[in-house]
Amino acid sequence: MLQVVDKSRLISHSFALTSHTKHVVRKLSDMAFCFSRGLAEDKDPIIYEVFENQMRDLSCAFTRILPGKIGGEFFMTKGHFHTDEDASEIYHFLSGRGLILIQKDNKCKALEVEEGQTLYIPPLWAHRAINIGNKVFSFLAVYRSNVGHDFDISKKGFLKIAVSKKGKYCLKDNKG
Ligand code: PAN
Ligand code: ZN
Repeated sequence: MLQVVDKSRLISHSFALTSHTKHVVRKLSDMAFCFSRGLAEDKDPIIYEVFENQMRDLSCAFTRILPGKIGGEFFMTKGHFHTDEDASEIYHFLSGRGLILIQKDNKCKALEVEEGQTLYIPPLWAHRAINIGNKVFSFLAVYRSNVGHDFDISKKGFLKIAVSKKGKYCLKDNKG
């Protein structure tokens, strides 16, 4: 009998549990410097995790960002540039609501995304994913295996931060 299953569960279970070659768990203590407000936290929550499957020339990674905030700022990924200047990437969103920040030179753009949408990230644009909802925000990324990840921008910070305001999100300049 044909069984109807929730699409995001199917992908996340099969991908995360059977196919990954690398599993990264990022806790607050791994990336406290990414959040602009001080840490009054005595807990060390998981912010996000990534299951990566590195294949010959292409890789895909399943990211799930938990819902939550640190000092009003939404949980997010560290964010990075690809070191290969020709390397673009595709994100396909599987669950929840998110914001993708992309940044190049002095330009920082925020793209609101949700389940079912697909985004092309052009070469030379740094990218960070932010969970602005109250469920897990998850997506599948596809990129060339040799893109290279440069996380320097996560230390300097993106030009904008996403903070919670009256139950929604608002973008503010990152004053560092
Ligand atoms: C994604 C990201 C993943 C985690 O697979 O690597 O969402 O984000 P950080 O790498 O910034 O911690 C991707 O963009 N790969 O290229
Ligand atoms: Zn990337």
